[in-house]
Amino acid sequence: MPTYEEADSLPGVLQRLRTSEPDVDVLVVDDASPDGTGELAEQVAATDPGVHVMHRSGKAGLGVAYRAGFAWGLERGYDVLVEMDADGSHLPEELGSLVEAARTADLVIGSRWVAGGSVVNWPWYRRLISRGGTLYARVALGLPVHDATAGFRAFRADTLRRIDVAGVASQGYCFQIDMTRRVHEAGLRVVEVPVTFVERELGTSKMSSSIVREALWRVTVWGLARLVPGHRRRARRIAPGHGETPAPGRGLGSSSDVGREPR
Ligand SMILES: Nc1nc2c(ncn2[C@@H]2O[C@H](COP(=O)(O)OP(=O)(O)OP(=O)(O)O)[C@@H](O)[C@H]2O)c(=O)[nH]1
Ligand SMILES: [Mg+2]
Repeated sequence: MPTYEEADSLPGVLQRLRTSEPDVDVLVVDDASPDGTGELAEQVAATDPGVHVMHRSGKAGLGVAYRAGFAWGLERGYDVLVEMDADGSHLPEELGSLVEAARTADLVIGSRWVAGGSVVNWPWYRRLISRGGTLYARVALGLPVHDATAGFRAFRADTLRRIDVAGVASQGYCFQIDMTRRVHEAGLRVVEVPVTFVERELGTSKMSSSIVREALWRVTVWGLARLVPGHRRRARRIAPGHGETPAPGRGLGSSSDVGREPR
């Protein structure tokens, strides 16, 4: 759970999470938030052995925070690692459905834009950026998902090992697209489960135009690279241990795939 200035939201989210999923451990990755978010997380961790805190030296972006969090989880042998925002947008009560789906999927995306998913209290322009971003990623990168930028997602530990997560350079929300792309190109199984995304009620957004610009230029560069002959062979090489390339459509799924037999 990456945090930057979430002192108003974090305690409530942690409490809901520990109540609805008591067996799930939480790692808060705080970038030295000036509002004391890291200290608040420490207070919770002092009385709850299921809550852990990583303090980083300053605001370095989401990509760095996620990579550090994943490395921490992989070192400790967790089977499934989940990304989740601390601002209340990702409902702790829906975490269970993501973890459940990860029994049979390599990556589970908590999707706003599949049947049953929704967004509460978003203005039209946020919906447009989200849907437009996914549409662009779908077309430019051939990603057959409906929500490529969602930050509520569950990875099997083996998935993170196979896609070389330490080598992901994306900084902001582009991180989500980058991870989806890598999992897809490795021929792994992606499933979307519907979630309700609730716009934050407290604190301030860290969304910025530079974050949108990063996603635009990176997706454009990756999209152009796909047009170069031999791309598919190179993509497979970045996925160590990758076996047979799936037939079109295989290895990806929607919410309706959840519960099918594992590969
Ligand atoms: N550690 C760390 N966490 C961050 C950073 N930027 C954002 N976050 C956290 O990442 C999560 C998502 O960021 P938000 O600002 O909520 O972004 P958003 O959900 O797209 O925007 P809103 O709709 O305004 O909430 C939140 O838990 C933030 O506190 C960062 O640079 N470092
Ligand atoms: Mg948010």
